[in-house]
Amino acid sequence: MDSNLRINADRLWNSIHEMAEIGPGLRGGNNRQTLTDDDAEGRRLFKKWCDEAGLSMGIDEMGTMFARREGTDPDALPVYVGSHLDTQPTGGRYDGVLGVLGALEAVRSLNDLNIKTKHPIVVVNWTNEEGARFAPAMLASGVFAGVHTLDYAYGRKDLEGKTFGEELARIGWKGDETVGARKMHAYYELHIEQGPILEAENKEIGVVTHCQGLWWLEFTLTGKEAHTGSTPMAMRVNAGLAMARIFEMVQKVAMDAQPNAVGGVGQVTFQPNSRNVLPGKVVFTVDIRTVDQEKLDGMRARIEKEAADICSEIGVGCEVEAVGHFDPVTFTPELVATVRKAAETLGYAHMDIVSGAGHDACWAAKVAPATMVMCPCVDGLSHNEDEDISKEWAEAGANVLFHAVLETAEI
Ligand code: HGY
Ligand code: MN
Ligand code: MN
Ligand code: MN
Repeated sequence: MDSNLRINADRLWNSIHEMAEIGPGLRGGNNRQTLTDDDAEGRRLFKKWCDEAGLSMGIDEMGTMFARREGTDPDALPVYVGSHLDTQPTGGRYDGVLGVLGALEAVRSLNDLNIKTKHPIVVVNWTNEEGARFAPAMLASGVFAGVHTLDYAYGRKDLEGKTFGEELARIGWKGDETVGARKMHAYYELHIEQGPILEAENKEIGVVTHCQGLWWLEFTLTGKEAHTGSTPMAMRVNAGLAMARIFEMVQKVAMDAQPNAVGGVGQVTFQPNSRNVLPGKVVFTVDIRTVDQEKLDGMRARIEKEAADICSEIGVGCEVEAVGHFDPVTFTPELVATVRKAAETLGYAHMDIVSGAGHDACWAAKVAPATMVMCPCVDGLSHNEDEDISKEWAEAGANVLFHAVLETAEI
């Protein structure tokens, strides 16, 4: 591949920051949560850009957007390239967006260079990758890969009790394409690392070989609502205390599983959530991850057992439901080698890396050859409005993605 073939970094950078104006956060990042009006507006902008690039848009029953550039062989399966435009409530400008707009930039550059590929190329915006509003994460790509049913997905509820299906219809992005009907020749995803390794190692490119597996365990603890002032300590059935001890235990399980394992909690709800009422119900989701399959399932088993012990000691009811899961992922070695070769051709410092975060590529890998390209992010920070990358890192990632896609789509 000619190392002079490059994307237009200014156009990519400008598109990223134009998208960031939609669903702005309070501190310069983004709050463009899935199936909100902001998400709908971001979709409209993405579709406008795809129309301008001459792509034909298909939308499936989960609202995932597929923008197709024709190849010279209409019978050849397309190379899919994408990520997600939805963000966390206090998200950054680049998580997901770099991947969707990096894929669009590859197509825009092919148009500029008047290059035709044998395989068609399809740019993808997956619905609800984040799982922040509607658990689990990677919901639409999970339905696409046959891991979840459409009914399951449509029935998922946010904290206000609204369902995914209602909200998708409300914003007007429910497509009629059968989810998962599309067959992929290959799938690539460009994403920021969301961790500190590439920056610390002074590498511009992460050649992603694997992704950590994950369990999201939703605990519902049932205590007894009572007055925080007049209820003697011995009479309390304190679900909040049980929660605190479980959090401490999860931390210990994760530390005992070092190296390369994580565990924590990001979301808790207290009912009735009143300052002077002991909680009758506490609901929270434990997020554990590691690339080692045995360790992952061992951590889950230990957490569920020790949580049950903590709750019975305090006299609190304990129910747990797995609301998210995928096994550790090994990406397709041939595609991983293509990414590594692209980084070498382009002269970027690179290293093999395991993805800490989950991505739509994890489910795409169940149904097609798939892999990822990563670029560093400042201080490894993500899922925080201060998430930041350099334009040079965005350019490096998009150039490597461009070359890998060209190689696989065959020019
Ligand atoms: O949770 C994840 O790893 C992804 O950011 N949704
Ligand atoms: Mn992401
Ligand atoms: Mn994310
Ligand atoms: Mn499993």
